[in-house]
Amino acid sequence: IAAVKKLDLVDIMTGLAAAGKNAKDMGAYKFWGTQPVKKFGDTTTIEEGPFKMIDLEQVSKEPGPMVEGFEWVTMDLTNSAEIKEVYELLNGHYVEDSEAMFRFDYSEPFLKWALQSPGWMKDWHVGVRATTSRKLVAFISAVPMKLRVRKKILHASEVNFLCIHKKLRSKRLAPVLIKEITRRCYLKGTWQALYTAGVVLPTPVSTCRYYHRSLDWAKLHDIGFSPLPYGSKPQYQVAKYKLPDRTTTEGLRPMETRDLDAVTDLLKRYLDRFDMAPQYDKDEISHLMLHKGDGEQVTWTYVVENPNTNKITDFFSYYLIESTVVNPIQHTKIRAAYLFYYATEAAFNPQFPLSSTSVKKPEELRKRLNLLMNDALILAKKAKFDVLNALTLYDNNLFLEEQKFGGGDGQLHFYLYNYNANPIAGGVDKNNHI
Ligand code: MYA
Repeated sequence: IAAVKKLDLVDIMTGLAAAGKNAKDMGAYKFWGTQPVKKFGDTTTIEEGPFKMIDLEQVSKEPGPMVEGFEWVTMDLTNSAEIKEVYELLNGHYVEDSEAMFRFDYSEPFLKWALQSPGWMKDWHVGVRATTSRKLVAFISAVPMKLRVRKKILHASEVNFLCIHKKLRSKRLAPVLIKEITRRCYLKGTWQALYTAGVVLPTPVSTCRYYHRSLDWAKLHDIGFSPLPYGSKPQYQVAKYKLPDRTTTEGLRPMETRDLDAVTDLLKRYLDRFDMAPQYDKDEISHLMLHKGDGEQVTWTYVVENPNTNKITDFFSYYLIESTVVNPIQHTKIRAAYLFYYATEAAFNPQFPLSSTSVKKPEELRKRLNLLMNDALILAKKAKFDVLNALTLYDNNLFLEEQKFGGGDGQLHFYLYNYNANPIAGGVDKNNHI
């Protein structure tokens, strides 16, 4: 019984249970069944590593055939006209919720930021244009990343923004785009990729649930995002989510360039506690965390500087993605903050050694994170966000409930391409705390 229970738990944490319910049989994944990814139901613990070794000589130097009337292009995202084309494609056709009420509206500055991270390659910004009209009808992208899976460091790519115009859906174009980005990654000697999706594919390495913390409940209710709970009244909901005007953490201030070494070091040590995490150097942290003041702000980062020692003891960050309200009555956009990276010295508090094997609740860490996240909410509210979204990863389970986040319908599945890994539970660290 214990063995069955354990398996169930692993299934739930990794999306295999969701796969069982929502996904097609493996045989029905006509494309994914041919790819170097884990098959559903493959639950034996394996030695982790690539599914196959790639021989660069065998990798085609030319793109695969494109559907007649369309052609491959490499987008130049340093050109504002081309960024705008990608923006417009995504704005009209990118990810919607299951009821098609909201659609992501990634801004042009966001796309520049996400797609031109350190080491980015123009070749990995792939478009499809209609040959005659030159209209951009599909897109897929990758950026390089160093990903640690347990003890191994993968020089991988992160694939994102796969999008096909609504009129060209269900024509098997997605596999063609995925094969093309794979070819272009292989040509640069990149043999693995990380990608996330709301849909179930073979097979998530980890699965997280989305949580939402209302900052403007009345607006979220008006647009149909937040229902009125049974027995409640709008004014109770507004009161429930009210926040103080001032932050409380002593030494909290916006991050500056002079904090880069400290933040890079703190985040590295913090992420080392988890089985899967990116590895960022100082340049990457600078890009990800600091708003450079050229155009609309997409990323917000705050540090805590101990007033006595001047040491940076904590930081947190979030970024902005708006969503379009598909059938607007009053409001046309949701302004959502997404909790990004954070770290705190409280994770290393010697009183609660995380290296210990006992399943003891790290109270100091819980307290510290709640203090920080309450301040994050206050600052996000001041910056006119409507909601703060977070996933059940890292230490988030230590504060989601206390900070009045509510569980959403959405899940985010994490996938690895050409890397066979054992499941990684979302929301716990490798010592199984929480
Ligand atoms: S996730 C965001 C994806 N984008 C959207 O959801 C935007 C709105 N939707 C669309 O634009 C289309 O519906 C898309 C599918 C493009 C999603 N990831 O052409 P089709 C499989 C992977 O007839 P369409 C993100 O950006 C599906 O199971 N595969 O379908 C990360 C079926 O295969 P199979 C997906 O609806 C992307 C096949 O496609 C996804 O017209 C990571 C059907 O093709 C999905 N989200 O187009 C990509 N959705 O028969 C993988 C459906 O097997 C990267 N499918 O069931 C892999 C790493 C590559 C680099 C490797 C380097 C080493």
